[in-house]
Amino acid sequence: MIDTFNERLKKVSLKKNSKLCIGLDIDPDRMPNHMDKSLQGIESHLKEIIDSTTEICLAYKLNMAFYEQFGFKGYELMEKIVSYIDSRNITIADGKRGDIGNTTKKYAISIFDTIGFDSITVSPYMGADSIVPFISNRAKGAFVLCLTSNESGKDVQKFKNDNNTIMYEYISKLCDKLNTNDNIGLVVGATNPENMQQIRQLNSLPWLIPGIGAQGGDLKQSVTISNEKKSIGLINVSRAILFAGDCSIHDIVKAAENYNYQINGYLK
Ligand code: NUP
Repeated sequence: MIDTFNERLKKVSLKKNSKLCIGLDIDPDRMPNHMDKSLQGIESHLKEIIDSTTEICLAYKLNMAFYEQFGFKGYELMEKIVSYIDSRNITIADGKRGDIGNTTKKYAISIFDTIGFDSITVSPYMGADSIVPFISNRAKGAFVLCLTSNESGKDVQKFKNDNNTIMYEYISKLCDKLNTNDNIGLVVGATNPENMQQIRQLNSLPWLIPGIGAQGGDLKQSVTISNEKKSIGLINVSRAILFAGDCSIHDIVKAAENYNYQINGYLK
């Protein structure tokens, strides 16, 4: 039988000896002037990055906003990049989708079948309807926002009900209950090291961990806690790799190797 998404995550991680997820958040404003900032130039640059880092990382995460800012041409670029990665690495659509069930089904078709991503980030605010259509195919995964890396995330995610249950705890438990196809993960930001142990104790769902590098998250705690209970934590780094040094492939590869080395060092 075909692997579940969470089984595939572990297999690809073992094969590549990596828990690094490179965020391909393209941004011409951050590219030095000598680089070709046209969409064609960006496409060639991204393809070169992928060819040079495919063995260093486990996954690539494309935040859809960075592609959608260019309209249909950006959307086309995103589709091309996903098919270029092919099945060499796990692909994550960072779109934070979620709607009534009928609409979420269409998002699932768009993200998984039409574009071909392996997984998606999901906003659980509309409840199970916003998650379930993304997990009906066991080979495709959903990373549900649990405790995000941004400061204002706490306005909602640290809300406590009358029984003193915190919202992020509740979301984690809900996801564990829904995880009958072994294809749900949680988004847990690296800027929340003080809450990680508590979340990890609740279950062994995989984590996608953004917030390392530009947002100043805690790499050591993120790596060690997320990988407890035989689970897996994907460490996402976007700006600190994509715009490392002078944005040359050399500097980008060096940064990716360095993160991978540090992550693996914490796991020894
Ligand atoms: O909690 C989250 N924090 C976060 O930064 C959930 C996310 N999906 N992200 C995304 O991860 C963010 O939108 C961006 O695409 C990436 C982090 O980028 P960087 O800070 O490594 O450049």
